[in-house]
Amino acid sequence: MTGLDAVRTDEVAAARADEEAFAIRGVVEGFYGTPWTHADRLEMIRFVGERGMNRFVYSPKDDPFLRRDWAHPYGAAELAELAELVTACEAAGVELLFCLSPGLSIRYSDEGDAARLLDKFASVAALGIRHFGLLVDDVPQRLQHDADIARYGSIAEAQATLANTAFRGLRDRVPGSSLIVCPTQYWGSGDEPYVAELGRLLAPGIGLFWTGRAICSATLDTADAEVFARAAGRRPTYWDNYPVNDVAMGHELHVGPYRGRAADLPRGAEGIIANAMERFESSKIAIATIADYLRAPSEYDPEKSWDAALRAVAGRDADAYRDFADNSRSSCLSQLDAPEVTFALEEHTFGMLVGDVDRAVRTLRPLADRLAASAHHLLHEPVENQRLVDEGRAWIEALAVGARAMQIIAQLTVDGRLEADGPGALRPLLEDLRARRVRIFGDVLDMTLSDICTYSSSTEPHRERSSQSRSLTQKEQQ
Ligand code: LOG
Repeated sequence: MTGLDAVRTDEVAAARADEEAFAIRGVVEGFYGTPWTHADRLEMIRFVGERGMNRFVYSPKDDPFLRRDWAHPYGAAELAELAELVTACEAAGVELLFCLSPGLSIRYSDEGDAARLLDKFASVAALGIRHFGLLVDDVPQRLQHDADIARYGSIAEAQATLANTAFRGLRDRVPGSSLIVCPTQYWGSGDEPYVAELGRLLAPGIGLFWTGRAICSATLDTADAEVFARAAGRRPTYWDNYPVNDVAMGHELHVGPYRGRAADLPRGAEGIIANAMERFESSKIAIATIADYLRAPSEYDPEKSWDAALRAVAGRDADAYRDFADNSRSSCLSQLDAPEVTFALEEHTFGMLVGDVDRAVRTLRPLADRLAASAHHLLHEPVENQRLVDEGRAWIEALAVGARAMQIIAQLTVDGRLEADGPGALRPLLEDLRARRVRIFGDVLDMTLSDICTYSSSTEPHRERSSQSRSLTQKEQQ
């Protein structure tokens, strides 16, 4: 290939990537929990800009100025910080999308409330913000105020009226502005009556967020996006709830790669905004992979992208952190929660059942030693990204306990003492792991430890309690 050919190939690849990429590619600070700091936001804007994303959506659920006290005007200090975010966005090639979530208390029928909403938007538009969001997710699904019930036939009508008023008001005051709405029903099949009514009543230029089939969707595909687009009269902008781990997901740390999003999704959707975790450094791993997918979906390779992301975020400790993260893949996206440990424990069980001790430990033993060493390194030695490790400390400590348990399984197996000594040695570790209330190793280690403790403790007089204990008994008799 000549130099010129190489350049052409690059150009073709770049052009194809452009053609297939999403128009809207970004991150939302949209979790429940302690909002990021101002410094975090500045850094995240740089981080996503460097990776080709073009939106930073500002809507932490627990910032009172955005939700609980949505009508409360900003003071000078808050406006100064927002102005800095705008400047950082300009430098990074990112647009700031500013959202308000008035739905907990707003009177949809009250012109005063609509005016307060618009005034608050206008107060930040004066800083150069052009993109706005009206979020009515996680608010009462029925009209609450008597005046609203008297005025509107449905909550969709009330919300569409408010959004249209805000949209027109913004267009008058802020040239080139955009508005996107997050509906109250924001997930499902996409053709729900509420979605259809909202879509019919909303002015055509207003965007709509949608999280897919579920709040945290395992997959996003073009056929579903088209169902939504037909019902709502506009293509969805996905509010993708990954890597967020708030509320009931708090026991999972979402540091695995992005997956399950169709290569041809740009045909069906305006874009994707990924909801991040409160844990800031840890979020960057998934976000880096999401940026890769969004840039060129058909070329996206989750594991390759993940390796690069781990190197970018964990630096020289990437290998040790990978050992941890590989066992912390549990999420709505994961297929295998802890692939390497799963294969090793499957092989161990098989080896035990066929009476092949070498086979039972050949993968497990070195893996357990490696995981123990990686956990030790992360917990007790200097690391490049200390904040990353601190955020994951509870999970990494559980990794250390699990690795220890696997080392004991391997040693007792070699010594031929797993059945006799396994329960006494391993039950405390199983209980310790469970008491930590963090999800690591998926189910597989818990299942293996439970099995060892159950079949061994039932030695007399109920040996036949589990199939595994039966097989071991047979093996012993040989
Ligand atoms: C919230 C979001 C939260 C996420 C995950 C949307 C549109 N809204 O169920 O702020 O972080 O789920 O818990 C949500 O997803 N509601």
